[in-house]
Amino acid sequence: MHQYIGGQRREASSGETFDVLDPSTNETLETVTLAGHDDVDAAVAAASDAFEQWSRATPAERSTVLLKAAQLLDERAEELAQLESRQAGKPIRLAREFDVPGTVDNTTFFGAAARRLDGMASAEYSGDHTSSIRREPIGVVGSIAPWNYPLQMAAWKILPAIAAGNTIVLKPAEITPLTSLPFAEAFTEAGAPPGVVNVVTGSGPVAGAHLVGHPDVDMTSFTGSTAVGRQVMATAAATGKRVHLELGGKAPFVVFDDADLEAAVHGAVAASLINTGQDCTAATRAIVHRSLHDEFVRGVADLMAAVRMGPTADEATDLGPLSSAAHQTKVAGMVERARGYATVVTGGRTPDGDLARGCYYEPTLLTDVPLDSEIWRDEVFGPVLAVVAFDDDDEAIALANDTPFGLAASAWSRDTYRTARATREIKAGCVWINDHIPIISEMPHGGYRHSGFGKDMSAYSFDEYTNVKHVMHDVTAVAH
Ligand code: TXE
Repeated sequence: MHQYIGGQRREASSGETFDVLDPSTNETLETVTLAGHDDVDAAVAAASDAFEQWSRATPAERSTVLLKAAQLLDERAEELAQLESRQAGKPIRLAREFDVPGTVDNTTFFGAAARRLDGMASAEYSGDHTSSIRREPIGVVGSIAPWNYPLQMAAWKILPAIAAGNTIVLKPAEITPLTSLPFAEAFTEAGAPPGVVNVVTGSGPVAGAHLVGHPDVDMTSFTGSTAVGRQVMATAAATGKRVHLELGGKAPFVVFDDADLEAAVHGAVAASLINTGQDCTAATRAIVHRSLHDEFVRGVADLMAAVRMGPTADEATDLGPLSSAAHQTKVAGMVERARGYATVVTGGRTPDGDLARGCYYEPTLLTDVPLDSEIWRDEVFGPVLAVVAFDDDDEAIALANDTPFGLAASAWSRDTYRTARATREIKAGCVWINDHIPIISEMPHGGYRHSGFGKDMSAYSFDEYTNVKHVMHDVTAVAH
């Protein structure tokens, strides 16, 4: 499969390729073009050329393209779901019911939002002047996406950028480039000029780093690890461009003593195992009132043991493999080290039998976890939940905030004063009450502190992808 530059599928200028594996078997799924610096240069040139025309298109014209693309994607939903399921190791049901419809919905949302790029209509502050605000596209956006939700991440990066009149070069993660290519093509097919959306399929350190440092790229949007996010920010600073970062998370899941325990148990299992735990908002730190701790642990362990881990193509599968062998090694290593200081209540192994060929890892629950331990503090990004008990509300909030991350959190309680306090005091970009995980196109997604800054999705994302220009007219000028 070739990269997509200037409206065409193109080989790498070097002719090099790499293999994309199916993580449920570790067999080759597809051979893909390996982009180098020349390819990134060509994609940036195509995006620069397309900017003039696309930035001058009316909001209605851009909206028409996005809405048509949404229709094309919807017609190809099954094909996209199959490809996404295989490259990312997602149970087919998840790809069909979440990833693909979420992407189509996001495309439809930004199709509509493209017509609502509001600024301030007009205002008079000085007495002699009328002011107005223009929202202008920034230029060429260079975006880097991760491998956990390849299609949705391509959507989150591409849609607000082009809805606001920018053009884009996307570099998907090297292990999951397959769905971003047909996604990008849908916009050209729907009427966008060639070069508005480009996809270079290459490695992070070569194609990704070159894209971020490129002098003709005006903005970088990155979703990935905190470590690489810092490098991206340094490069963006050195080249004077705007940057938007969505990094890791370590979401707390706080269960107060008046919570609906059954709902909290189900919520904790669903929210810690979503996408095999490879979700930056996944529940990872359960902070549970001591009076409920043992029952909570028993309930979660029972439900985790009943989860159906299996082949991704099987409709009955709840839990697929991790995204790569390297990632499986990382997750297994963190749990192995935790055995030395915590209790593994259930899971903690790679399965035997047929599944041993793939990158599977059992749903894992840990208790007796020290607060300064690696498993409590660092992002695991696997199907692993750790539990800690608390005695009073102050302690619960302090534990929730005792992390450098701040992407998402949830609080479980029937008491509205308690939930209001949690909403106000937990430092995270999203706080769910009596739920954990749902996202919607209309609402922003983005973190505090080491989880990054700036928003994906919703009309708030236009703040990242536009410049605000103040226009001031001297209304007395005619009289001078
Ligand atoms: O991420 P990387 P990795 C976390 C999660 C995971 C860990 C490591 O904890 O275990 O990060 O994952 C591109 N210049 N998250 O190593 O390397 C890379 O090609 C420019 C959380 O895979 O950050 C890919 O496209 N780009 C996260 C993207 O960065 C570079 C989702 C992410 O890869 C680059 C993913 C460079 N020098 C991992 N080096 C989330 N927030 O959801 C790599 N890349």
